[in-house]
Amino acid sequence: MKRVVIYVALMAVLLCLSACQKQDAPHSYGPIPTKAQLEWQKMEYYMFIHFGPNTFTDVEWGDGKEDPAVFAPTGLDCMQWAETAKKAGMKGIILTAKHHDGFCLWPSAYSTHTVREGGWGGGKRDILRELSQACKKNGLKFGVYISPWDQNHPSYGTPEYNQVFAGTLAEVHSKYGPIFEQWFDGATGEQTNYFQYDWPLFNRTVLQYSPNAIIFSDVGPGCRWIGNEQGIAGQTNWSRLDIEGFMPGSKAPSGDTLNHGNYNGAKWIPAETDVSIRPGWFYSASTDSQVKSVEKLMDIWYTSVGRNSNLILNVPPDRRGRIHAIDSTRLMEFRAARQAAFKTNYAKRSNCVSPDVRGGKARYAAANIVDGKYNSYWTTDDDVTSGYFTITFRFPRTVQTIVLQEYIELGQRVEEFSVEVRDSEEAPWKEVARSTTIGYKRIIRFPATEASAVRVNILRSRACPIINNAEIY
Ligand code: FUL
Repeated sequence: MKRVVIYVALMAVLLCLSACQKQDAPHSYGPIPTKAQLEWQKMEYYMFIHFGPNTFTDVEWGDGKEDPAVFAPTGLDCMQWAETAKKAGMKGIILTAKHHDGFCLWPSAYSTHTVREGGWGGGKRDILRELSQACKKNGLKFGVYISPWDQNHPSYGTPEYNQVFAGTLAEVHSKYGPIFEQWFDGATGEQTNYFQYDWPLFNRTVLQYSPNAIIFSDVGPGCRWIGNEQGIAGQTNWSRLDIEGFMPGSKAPSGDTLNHGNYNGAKWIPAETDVSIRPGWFYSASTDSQVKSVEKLMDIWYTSVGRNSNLILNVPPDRRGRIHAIDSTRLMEFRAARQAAFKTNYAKRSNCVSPDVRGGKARYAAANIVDGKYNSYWTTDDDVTSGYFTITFRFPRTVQTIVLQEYIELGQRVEEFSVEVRDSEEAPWKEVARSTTIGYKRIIRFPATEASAVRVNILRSRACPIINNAEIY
């Protein structure tokens, strides 16, 4: 009996403690990510694969009239794609299951323009099956690009096509899941002048079979296009967007809006930056000498992942159905360059302090910023919307990069910040970087400089700032 009483009392104390802690944590500010969006954001980097008849006809946009027999890879190997993505440090692969020519890389019941009709592999192969399995084996997530614009389907341009397309989506999402992302591009044919896609139906269908899928389009709802195909997110990049009255394609918000998000956007719709490792989206032998350099890819890393956006890098397989050695070698060099740039984090477990700590509690102390844990953070009292923290190294270091993260579970807050360094306690602080938003992740490079301490000033925040990570290289 006595034991039970003690146990109950102990539980009551614990419950009260956790309730008190919850109570004093900041309330969320503005729209916040769903669990699925948060998981997706943490992926950061994945592969795009454009592959189909265009690979064999050497065009970017097929017209749907191509003979399906042109699609004839001589050594298709989805395991090679997945292993390459994995070794490149990517977390998933999104494949053009159907591009604008309407050709399906799986034997769809909704089309007569597919791998089945072409006769390749005896009409028996199914690339969605092969790739989804290869992804699973390599611990990668699998996603699909399925173009609503279809230049082959006889019902395209009539309201009936909406049902066909919803059927296509249901087929893919029920057979090849789990699918982490559904990619809807904005390109449309002339016919859309008198025919409207039923986007609510398409989105509903995807989510019915893949409730955790992130739906990409110009207006989300899962994530949004960054507004260009050069790999450049806005310096200022809010994960918020107003979508009322907008649609993917010609009725999308402007490229500039997509690039920066909306300051007061009603929905949490974070950015995804899509860019190809080659000039085109599809493989062409004519671009073998134009695969992006490591320097270019590094720049893209800083202007995408480093600007609060995920990066989807297109690596198009060749006519064998394999990633060309030039591209895979470049991917490995790119990975090595990132490993070198982010090798030793001088902030890790350095002394990190702030004069502004919420309620003066250790639970919100600046030390949380450098503890390597995602869920612990530094924050201030509710009425404090600026402040700073200082990271002091054990020894002076040459530094040139800072990584900052906001705890976006509670919303995106920071509007302006600066970074200062000094090389001794007596020396004056010297500003090395100043910028606007942080969001999930912000990476800034600055000229290499000697520092014994780094100070991050949150100059303006829309509510008390919540920073869960800082890294310095
Ligand atoms: C665009 C398409 O028109 C291109 O062919 C490519 O697929 C790109 C990723 O999206 O909307």
